[in-house]
Amino acid sequence: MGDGAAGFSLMDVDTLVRQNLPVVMVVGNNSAWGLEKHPMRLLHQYDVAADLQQGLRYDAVVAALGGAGEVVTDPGGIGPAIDRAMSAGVPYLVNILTDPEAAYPRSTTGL
Ligand SMILES: Cc1ncc(C[n+]2csc(CCOP(=O)(O)OP(=O)(O)O)c2C)c(N)n1
Ligand SMILES: [Mg+2]
Repeated sequence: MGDGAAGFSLMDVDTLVRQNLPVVMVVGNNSAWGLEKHPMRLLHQYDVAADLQQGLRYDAVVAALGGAGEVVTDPGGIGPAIDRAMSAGVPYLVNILTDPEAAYPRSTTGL
């Protein structure tokens, strides 16, 4: 999920913990609502109300709710982090920090 989606949904980890469901969550954390930010820039040459806190510790939120997690900043660290997540036995969030300036491609606008 994205970091924006994490903001919408992470309190549900409380349920995962109480129901003993060791779900693995992988967050692509670009400190933005990227799907809003970059099309705004494309269409209007500016963006507004699309930035989120940089480097926010969504993994620490999951830990506070009774799960666990970690931050990843290097691509080579993603695989080992997911391995740890898969064997953690508790809900686990891998918080991958990415470049806010990197716009992902989209085909729906035809642009
Ligand atoms: C409940 C709800 N509100 C608003 C939207 C509109 N919306 C679609 S994508 C998006 C931003 C998502 O940001 P993030 O999860 O960080 O993903 P990113 O595009 O940055 O990878 C929003 C607000 C939505 N899909 N659902
Ligand atoms: Mg995002």
